[in-house]
Amino acid sequence: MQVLEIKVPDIGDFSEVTVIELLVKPGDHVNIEQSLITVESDKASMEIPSNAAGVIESLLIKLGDKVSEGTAIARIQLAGHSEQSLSVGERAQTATATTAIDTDAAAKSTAATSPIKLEAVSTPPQTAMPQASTSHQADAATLLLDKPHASPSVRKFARELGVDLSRVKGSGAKGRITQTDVQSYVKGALQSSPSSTEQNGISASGSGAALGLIPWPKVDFEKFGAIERKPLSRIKKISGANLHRNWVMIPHVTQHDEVDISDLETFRQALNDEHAKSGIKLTMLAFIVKAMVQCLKRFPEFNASLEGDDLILKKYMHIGFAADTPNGLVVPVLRDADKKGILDIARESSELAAKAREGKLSPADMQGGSISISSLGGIGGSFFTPIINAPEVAILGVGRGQMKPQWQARTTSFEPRLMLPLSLSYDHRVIDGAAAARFISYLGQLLSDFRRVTL
Ligand code: CAO
Repeated sequence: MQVLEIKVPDIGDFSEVTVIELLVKPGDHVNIEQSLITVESDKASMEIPSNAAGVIESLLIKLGDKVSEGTAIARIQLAGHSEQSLSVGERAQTATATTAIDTDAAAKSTAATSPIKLEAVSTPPQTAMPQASTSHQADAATLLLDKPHASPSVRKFARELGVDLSRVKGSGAKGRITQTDVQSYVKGALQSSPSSTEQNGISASGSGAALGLIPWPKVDFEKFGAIERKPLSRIKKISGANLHRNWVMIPHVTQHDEVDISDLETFRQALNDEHAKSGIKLTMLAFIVKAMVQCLKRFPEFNASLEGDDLILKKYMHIGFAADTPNGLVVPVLRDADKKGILDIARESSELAAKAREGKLSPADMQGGSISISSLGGIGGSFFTPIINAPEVAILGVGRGQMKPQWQARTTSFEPRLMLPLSLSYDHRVIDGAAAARFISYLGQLLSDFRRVTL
């Protein structure tokens, strides 16, 4: 029986690469192009295949050894020293001898001509190279150098379980993902609610695994007392998933301020008295919408959306407002607020709020907003941190107006004034803190002296 020594072929620029995996052992039967070992440099891992079929007689290297082109890997007893196996082996060796010299080129030419499986150290499972590589796959390998770090056998294991390695946290050296990491990930996913549908890693309940977090606590609540299980409403599920995405994806900052609306409240009550018969009721919301329009005119970056590296600046002024309904939160949008007077804004917003409570809003009623207002003033509370309604870049939270002592320079005394708490959350990728402070100060000036809206 003929014995052949298998050597590391031309592996491009790589030399002194570490053996990180032995994929065969003495006595194993191997086929041509079956991987024998995995080696790893700081840039890529490669499986070195056999260029002959037969039985491994002995391994000539061990884990951790450094190998280069020409290092003997194993002795193999050739199975039926056939013309075909030798010629394939010879052809493979000839081909590998022509492989290129840098990682990129090595990947491309290797894929095209040699049986070496070259993978970026971090290639995720779905792009792990099959035996018959194509140049397209080799390109993918070279492009994926900063993805998860795992050995081919762990990638194979993950692939078999359908696990996306980019979601698994590696506990090995330099963050390398081990088989145990994959097993723990699967365990965590199974422990989370089976009904939670992940949407790009985010779901209404969410396993947390997608964000690299520990799983959601699983508690047997009945152990502590009586409970009732109530499914989330459709609106809650939809708005929950949206709020979760917005909270996670947008770097929020919330700027608070308190503004004196005493004079505006007097004006509002006078207008309400005047229009008592018309059936239109003016609440603070209509005045805030009107003042917001002025603010958007002065600070156009608040009437914008991020699209990749571009900021879309909107020339229209459609103002959304959160409405509390028996089924959950919805945000109808009041169109062209800049073209409407206070009374029209009040009438339309109360119509939209009624439609929202009856569950009759159409998707079109809730689209195309410039900025949103979340007014909890009718209910109570002061400052809070509203979540931006993507793809908008800011939202104004309004609390309940409260009488408070305010220092008056004019009379050099404290006077009781009606103070309105405002909370402006903004997307810090688009809006700087200084711009937000200017926006809320200007809004405060308008609400304190509503005549300024006409300027
Ligand atoms: N300070 C003090 N009183 C206020 C106020 C404020 N900031 N805002 C409203 N009020 C008063 C109103 O004047 C009205 O008083 P009267 O009954 O004496 O006339 C009362 O509170 C109820 O107002 P309203 O809530 O019916 O009307 P509105 O125009 O202020 O708000 C709407 C309409 C649809 C925004 C509101 O009904 C609503 O649903 N708010 C909840 C929004 C929400 O859930 N936000 C949270 C989103 S998640 O972050």
